[in-house]
Amino acid sequence: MMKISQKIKDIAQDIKTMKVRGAGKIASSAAKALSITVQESKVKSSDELVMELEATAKLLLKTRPTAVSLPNAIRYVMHRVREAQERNCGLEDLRQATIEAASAFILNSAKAIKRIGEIGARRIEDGDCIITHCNSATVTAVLKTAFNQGKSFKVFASETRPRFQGRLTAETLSAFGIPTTLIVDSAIRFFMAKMDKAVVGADAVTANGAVVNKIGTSIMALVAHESQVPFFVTAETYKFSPETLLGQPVKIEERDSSEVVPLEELRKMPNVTIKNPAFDITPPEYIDLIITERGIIPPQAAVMIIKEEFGSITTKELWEHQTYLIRDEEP
Ligand code: RUB
Repeated sequence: MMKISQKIKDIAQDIKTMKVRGAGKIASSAAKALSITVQESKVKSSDELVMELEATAKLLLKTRPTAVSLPNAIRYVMHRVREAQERNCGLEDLRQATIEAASAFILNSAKAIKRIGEIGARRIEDGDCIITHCNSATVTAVLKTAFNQGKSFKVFASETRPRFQGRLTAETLSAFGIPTTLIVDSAIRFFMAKMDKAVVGADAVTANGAVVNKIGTSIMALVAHESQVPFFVTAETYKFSPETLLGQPVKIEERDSSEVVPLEELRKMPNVTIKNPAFDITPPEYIDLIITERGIIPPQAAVMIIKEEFGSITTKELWEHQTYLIRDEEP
């Protein structure tokens, strides 16, 4: 059993408790944890270093199950670690390869978000009323870029119960000078007819073009469809799920009931059960466009992105993060 440092445990805990949240930030944080692992390591062989990296990966993969960016970030780094290992490079080179791979992932992620901002901003027009859900760095990038270009528009943010990430969105946008209205989630249909566009982020995009995002996203999409409001999704390509090509569904995280009703209040309702799924699935029929850093695609083209992005990954690597989890459950 490999010993895991307190620093790595803290990163995992921050992801689990949502101190670090949003699929993009979770992914970069995971890459950083792998980099820290090799920087702190005191092992004497490459094999042991890889074992330490696997232990960190295992821990990270257990934090939050839905954001596909997390296994994809780990896969990105570990793929390069294995390539270096196959070249029989020494311990120091392996350490360096890990640090470089993690930095490259983090840098590419920042570039992708910026690029999505630029591409997405082209879709925002003067006078637009735009509705969004939850809090997404890519959606924020689109809105900030459009605003910086001098476009004048309004944003409606749904508050996103139970963790109220919509308030974060409202706070960020208003600090930036963008006129923002905060609404309760159940008011989405009440306002939808007045909207010109809906834009949301993604935790995962599946091979058939469905989008997994914060609970309530699919209701917003359904209502947008009813009102003929275009529904856009912003997603870096590392949010596309290669596992879904193998027919593996994206796991929807079920969070603690105390996020909905505090424990002491729940005790007063002995026959009440709380369900708290954190994400839902929006089918491709309700999505007009997915804005990626590589351009805009219809949801039906998601499979092409997956094949291009992850085509070189072996089936073994594809299943690896699940293997980590299975191994961990063994007695
Ligand atoms: C966050 C959420 C965001 C996506 C995309 O959920 O659903 O819309 O992660 O965000 P949570 P980003 O708050 O539970 O992590 O574009 O920042 O990756």
